[in-house]
Amino acid sequence: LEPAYQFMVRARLAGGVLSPAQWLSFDHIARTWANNTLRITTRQTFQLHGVLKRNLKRSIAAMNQALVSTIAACGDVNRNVVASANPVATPAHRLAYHWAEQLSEHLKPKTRAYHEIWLGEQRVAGGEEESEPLYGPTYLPRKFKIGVAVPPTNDIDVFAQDLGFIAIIEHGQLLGFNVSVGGGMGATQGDASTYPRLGSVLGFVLPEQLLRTAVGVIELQRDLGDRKERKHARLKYTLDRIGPPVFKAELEQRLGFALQPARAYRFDHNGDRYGWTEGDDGNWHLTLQIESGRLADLPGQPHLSGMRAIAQEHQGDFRLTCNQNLIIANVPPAQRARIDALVTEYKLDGYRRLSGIRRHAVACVALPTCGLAMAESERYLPQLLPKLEALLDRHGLRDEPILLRLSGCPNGCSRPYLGEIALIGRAIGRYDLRLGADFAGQRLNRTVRENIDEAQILHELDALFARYAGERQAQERFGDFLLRSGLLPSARHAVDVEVL
Ligand code: SRM
Ligand code: SF4
Repeated sequence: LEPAYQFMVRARLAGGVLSPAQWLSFDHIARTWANNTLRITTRQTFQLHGVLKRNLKRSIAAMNQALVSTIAACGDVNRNVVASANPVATPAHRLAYHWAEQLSEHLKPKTRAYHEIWLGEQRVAGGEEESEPLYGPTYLPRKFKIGVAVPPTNDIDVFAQDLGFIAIIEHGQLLGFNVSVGGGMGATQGDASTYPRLGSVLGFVLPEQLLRTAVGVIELQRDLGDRKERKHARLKYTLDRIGPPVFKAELEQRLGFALQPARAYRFDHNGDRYGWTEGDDGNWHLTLQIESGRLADLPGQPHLSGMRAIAQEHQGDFRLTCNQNLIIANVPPAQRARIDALVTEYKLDGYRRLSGIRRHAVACVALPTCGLAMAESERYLPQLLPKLEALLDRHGLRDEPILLRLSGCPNGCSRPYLGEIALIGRAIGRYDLRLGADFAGQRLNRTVRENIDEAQILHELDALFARYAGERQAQERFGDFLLRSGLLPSARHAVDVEVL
């Protein structure tokens, strides 16, 4: 008798967009073959947990029937392409999403093996090498991640991507994209040769040069990336090994054109804007907060059922965000009241009552499903938040927006190195405390205390909140205050975005 092996299944959803019909398929799969939950990830897609081995094939087939794939959601290829989910839909935003979709399709592995294994397609003649023009027979040295951001919102954390495109929009027109390379969060505990890094902005390309640029960067990483030491196989290490100027020259030679100088851009935050916003076409978009992205039916919180009820009536689409939240998008004005009624009925209206820190809290999955977790994260967040809120209350800071990121290990799936406050798991109940990122995903934080427990974490933060409340300048964010006040240790690696 075979043990009841269970799996995690991750979908590929470029830009995090899905239709109500697709939502209902995910909901069905979650309730039929997974653990009755849907998990919105920090890369704008769904994960399903607890899928038994015997149900794996039908879960994946059901997704494909709903025109969603799981291909390249994992592995040493280009992963799910993320795009700004900003609901203030203008023509330029729609174009940015269009390019995210194009990137996703263009860079998808061409292999039919996926279809043969999971969808029962007949095997056809022809080697993988022939059919894989970009990735070749050995694929990439490591995973590869791309994101498209639309300033002033950096909700995708563009500088944490291996390859980030920053849309440059003037007078509503998309002129092109600044190109950032070499972002990445993952580090290995106790190995100083691994580190989080923010992308370096190499220059600017026109929209029609976008796909070629992405292919060029991927080819470069495919050919120059470290294939001996997997810990150093991400693009960020290739970039640091050869240096950004050499990387840029090599890239331009492969592309056959020069990158233009980077254009000016400004990000003002990397969070989501909760509540209703109106798009330029008169439709409305409602952003809901979903704690750690987990949609489940819990006592007094029937969120999974609520979203099913909404998907049964909604005529627009849904957008998942990189902060693990969700947008009920493109709601015609006449439907707003009905959506609001369902949101209230199913207790999805928590976004109306959030403290500043709760609005900006992200936690990775960690225990019990993640095999790499050293400490709790998603399950710890609901315990930690009220304790932090109590401290913030004491210092009159309840509504102050503060970015909190929790990860169960240094791999950094919640992009914790970009948290104004971050906890990174070291062991059960123990975390490294990192502080001092900015509010827009453009400065890394630093380790302030290592391997401390909750009492020590709260003690440290209490003292810093007191100083922040008493000494901050007008509009000064917590991370910026810590930096200005000299309360942070010096950084071991560069912490700011570099523009060439
Ligand atoms: Fe991640 C591995 C969950 C976004 C860096 N990540 C894992 C695995 C698959 C554990 C494993 O390999 O056995 C986790 C599955 C846990 C579970 O039980 O579901 C996992 N990562 C996640 C998700 C679900 C976190 C979340 O709470 O939302 C995110 C799924 C993204 C997606 O939809 O594709 C997720 N992971 C990220 C991000 C954030 C991002 O991409 O913007 C990062 C940091 C960015 C980066 O890649 O540098 C990230 N995950 C890692 C790493 C470290 C990679 C590195 O280069 O060091 C690992 C470990 C590995 O690859 O060996 C990892
Ligand atoms: Fe697992 Fe670590 Fe990623 Fe959290 S950060 S999901 S613990 S690999």
